[in-house]
Amino acid sequence: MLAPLLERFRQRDRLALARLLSLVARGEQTEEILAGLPTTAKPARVVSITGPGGVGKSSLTGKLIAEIRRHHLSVAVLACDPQSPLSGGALLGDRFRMPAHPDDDGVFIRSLAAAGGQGALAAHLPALLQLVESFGFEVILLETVGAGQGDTAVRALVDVVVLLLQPETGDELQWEKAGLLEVADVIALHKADLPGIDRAEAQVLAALGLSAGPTPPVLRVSSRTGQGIADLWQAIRALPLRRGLRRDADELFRLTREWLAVRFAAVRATPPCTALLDRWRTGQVRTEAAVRELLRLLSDSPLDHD
Ligand SMILES: Nc1nc2c(ncn2[C@@H]2O[C@H](COP(=O)(O)OP(=O)(O)O)[C@@H](O)[C@H]2O)c(=O)[nH]1
Ligand SMILES: [Mg+2]
Repeated sequence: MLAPLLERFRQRDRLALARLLSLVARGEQTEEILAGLPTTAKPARVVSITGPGGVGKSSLTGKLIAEIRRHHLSVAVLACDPQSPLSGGALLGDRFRMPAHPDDDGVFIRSLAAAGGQGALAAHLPALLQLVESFGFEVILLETVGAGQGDTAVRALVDVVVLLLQPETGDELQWEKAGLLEVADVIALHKADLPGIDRAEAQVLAALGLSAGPTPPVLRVSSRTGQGIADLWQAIRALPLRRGLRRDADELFRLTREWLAVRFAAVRATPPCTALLDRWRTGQVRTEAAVRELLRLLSDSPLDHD
């Protein structure tokens, strides 16, 4: 049942990708699906577009698609916005905001909703991203509603978090209260065509000035006029691929552990090592000093099993 679908996926059949995404979003056969995916040749740049409802995430995502295509990169969009579920009437609105590009092989757009709501969908997000990445898209845009510090979970899954803020009508800075600024790698002051933009920018810069550590770039952007869209993509591209870096670090730790295990097996029966173990067992050498000496013995042992 799954095998033909996975085969079509490997043939880059977009319908198969859509079907598999639906299965994974429902938590069905996830493990079998992931096991059947081809290995990813090149990691995608995964960008989350987040912010409060109505800030213009879908509109901006639509503009970013066009900008990314201008740079000849393929792009997939996963819209995890409860206000634009597949079955909901809001989808037509999103289709309008996010042109569907039916004739362009380099664009794939999918709205996702899970039976268990957004929480359930978040749990399936790693597998959903893996599916899209494995299909070979170069950029993945993830539209999610910013719900505050809870977004840290999403942050770990993506390379870049773009936070959208807009001129506020009242004095209440909802985004500040929700701790949204903390998750941002880039801040897009959206709807920059609106009159309140100067005040909004001053508020954001003031809030950032109070926070410790490096502050993210703040850009004025308007999906309505196109202002700042190209700059926003440049800012996104300039950031390192965080997931890639983490993967490398994990890989290095794994290799080091394996290396140490092999070395230890080779070294433990040698005279310097047995002497050290004896001195430690009888309390002649403290544990920390013994560990250091053991590490030295391990690193001095010949590199003959590489
Ligand atoms: N003035 C202005 N309105 C915008 C802009 N982008 C989107 N909107 C409007 O903001 C509303 C919400 O947009 P939408 O993309 O659905 O927001 P989302 O809920 O964050 O996905 C819609 O009525 C859009 O027409 C913009 O750049 N300027
Ligand atoms: Mg939306």
